[in-house]
Amino acid sequence: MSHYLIFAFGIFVLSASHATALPFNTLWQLGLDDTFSTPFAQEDYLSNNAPGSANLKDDDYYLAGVYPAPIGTVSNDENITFFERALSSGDPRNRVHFPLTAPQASQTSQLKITLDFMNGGAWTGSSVPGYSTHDITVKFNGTTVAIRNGITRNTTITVLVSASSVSATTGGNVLQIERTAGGTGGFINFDFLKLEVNSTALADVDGVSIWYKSDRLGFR
Ligand SMILES: [Ca+2]
Ligand SMILES: [Ca+2]
Ligand SMILES: [Ca+2]
Repeated sequence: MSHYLIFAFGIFVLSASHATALPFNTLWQLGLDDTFSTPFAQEDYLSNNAPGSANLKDDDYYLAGVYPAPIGTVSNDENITFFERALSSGDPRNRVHFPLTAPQASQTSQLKITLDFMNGGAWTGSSVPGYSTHDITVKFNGTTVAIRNGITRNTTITVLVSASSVSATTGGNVLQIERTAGGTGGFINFDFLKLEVNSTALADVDGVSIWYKSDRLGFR
C-alpha cells in the first residue's frame, strides 16, 4: 500500500470516529416536516419591534429561558399557536428567542439552522396565480447568516455557523427570518424550523479541526 493510500485511509477512520462520537442534537424544533402549517397560526398582519411579547401572538416567539428586561424569566415555551405561520409583504419578520447553555455557546460549538418554506403565493385584493417570488434573509443575534433571493418554489434553507461567529450567549439569543422583498403582496409559509447544536464540533482534538475535515475534505 502506498503512503498516500495509508494516509487517506487514516483520515477516513479518524473522521468516521468523530462523526460517531459527536452528533448534532436538536435543541428545538417548531412545527413538523409534514407540509402543514399547523400548529402555527395565521399571522396578525402587524409588524412589531423586538422584544415583543412572550404571551401574545406577534413577531416574537419565546422558548423557555431567562431574558433581559422587560421579558425576564419565561417558565414555559410560548404557546406554539402564537408563532405566525407565514412571512408576508405586510408582516415580513418572525423572531425565535432561545437560551443556550455555556457549552452550546462556546468556541467549540457549531449550530445548524434549518428553515423549511412552503406554499408561497400572493394576494393583491384577490389571489395572484403562482408561487410569487420571495427574498429571505436570516440573522442570528443580528449577524446575517443567510440570504436567499428569488425563491419561487418550496425551499429548505440550511445554515451551519460557529457559535462564536454569531455572538452566541447563555442569555437570550434571537434568530430572525425576514422576507425582505419579492412579488407584490407575496407570502410564504413555514413547514418547520429547527436548530441543532454540536457543542464540541470545533474542538481541535488532533491538530486538524473537525470543521476543516468536514468542510475541506468532504467527510462528515
Ligand atoms: Ca406579525
Ligand atoms: Ca409572542
Ligand atoms: Ca409543518
